[in-house]
Amino acid sequence: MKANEVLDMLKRRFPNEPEYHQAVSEVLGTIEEVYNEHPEFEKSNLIERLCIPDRIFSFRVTWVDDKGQVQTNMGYRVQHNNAIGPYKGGIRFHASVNLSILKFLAFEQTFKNSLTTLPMGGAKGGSDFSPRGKSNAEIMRFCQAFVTELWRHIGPDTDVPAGDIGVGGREVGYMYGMYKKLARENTGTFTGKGIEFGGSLIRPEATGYGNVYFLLQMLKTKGIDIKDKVVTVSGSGNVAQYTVEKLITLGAKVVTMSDSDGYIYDPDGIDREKLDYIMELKNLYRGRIREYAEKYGVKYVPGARPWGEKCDIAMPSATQNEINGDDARALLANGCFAVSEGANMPSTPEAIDEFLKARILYAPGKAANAGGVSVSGLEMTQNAQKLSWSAEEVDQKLKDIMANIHEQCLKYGTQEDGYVNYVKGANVAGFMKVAKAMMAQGIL
Ligand code: NDP
Ligand code: 2IT
Repeated sequence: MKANEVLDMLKRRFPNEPEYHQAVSEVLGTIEEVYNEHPEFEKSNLIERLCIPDRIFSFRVTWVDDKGQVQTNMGYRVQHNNAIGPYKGGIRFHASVNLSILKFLAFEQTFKNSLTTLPMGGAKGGSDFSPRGKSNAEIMRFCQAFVTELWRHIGPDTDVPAGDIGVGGREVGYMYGMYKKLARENTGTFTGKGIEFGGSLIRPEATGYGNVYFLLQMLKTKGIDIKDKVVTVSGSGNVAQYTVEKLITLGAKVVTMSDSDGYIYDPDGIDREKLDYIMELKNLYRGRIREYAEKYGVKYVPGARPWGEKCDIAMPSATQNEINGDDARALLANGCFAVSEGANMPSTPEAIDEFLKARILYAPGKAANAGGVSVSGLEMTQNAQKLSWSAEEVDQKLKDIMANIHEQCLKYGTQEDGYVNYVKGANVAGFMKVAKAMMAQGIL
């Protein structure tokens, strides 16, 4: 089947999965050239095999809430591709979770993991369980119920889950605890664990730090210094917090953060002390970003995203499709010259077109946010060796990996006129490695 026919086939076979179609469409739109250079790919129907997940587990999760009521949610694990290593990817707990979203995420993860230089296949899982407003005890019971089903499908050399939206250190701890009880082994089948029980230093920071390291690489190609640049960040969870932390240490000025209710705009910039407040607010009290505006007397805009605020650099770090065409045009009109994606697929296809048309520095999530899963890969290595590395060691490896990913983007994405199309670069580099591995392993 030809690359352009595959998308039609997916739409026919899997209707009502728009996010999945969107992610596949973006990749297929950029790999056509290399695909056509390899007739053996088409002969073995490679694209179709690469776009459809290897397998999907779906299950009911039953748990009891604090009022004694029995609740059910859906749980899933999408094992997309393991051509280059064990399935690897996060778990998302959010009311919006469905198979379209998890299939897009698992598909993206396959290419992202390929870019990291580490041997990891792609997967994603999760549940439509919403952690919002749940007590700690409810979270624990839900995690235990979820893993009671999931544990049979995962293992240190099979499939290694981690965190994503709604799943951080606390949830990974509860899931790993239950996993160990059922599997009776201590081999680290989860990453993002606490450092006392096999977690890696720098894993919590890795996605945000890694995104800033990637941004620095992009800025270097233009001789631009990050110092004093105005940055808008969305989200206020794991990725956003450590993006802001690294930006602050480098002297950039972060003026926005958000959550699903709205965003805050702080014209003086979020400094270390204010970020500490946000971390406590979000990670300990599980509060709303609005409370920042109340505490520091700054603007809060309910029900909106921060892309209308003037900035040099935008770092979307909340969720998919959070920058649409209008948002992209607003960013560009305000002089934004770089967008580096902490979230997965935060820009719609129309927004991406705008960025590429304007020839700004635009890093897609599968390149820019790969630091998280990279340090997850390093956590797997440490677990296998039964030892742990220092923060400096892990941070240096993270920097090296992000620089390597940037190099791969330059290699495959530099156009004849010199503009670097990071979307094409990341997709082609990620694709070629998986494609070659699949070809070498036969028709499966
Ligand atoms: P968190 O749950 O820690 O934080 C998510 C943040 O985004 C919260 O502020 C949340 O607000 C907001 N948010 C979530 N969903 C929506 C929505 N539908 N609309 C508006 N705001 C929303 O998740 P992470 O920081 O881990 O993940 C953020 C993004 O980064 C995701 O796209 C994820 O896939 C991606 N990512 C995460 C990695 C990781 O290692 N954790 C690695 C690579 C990418 P609220 O609190 O109101 O829900
Ligand atoms: O989207 C992602 O890369 C993640 N949520 C992290 C996955 C992982 O296995 O660390």
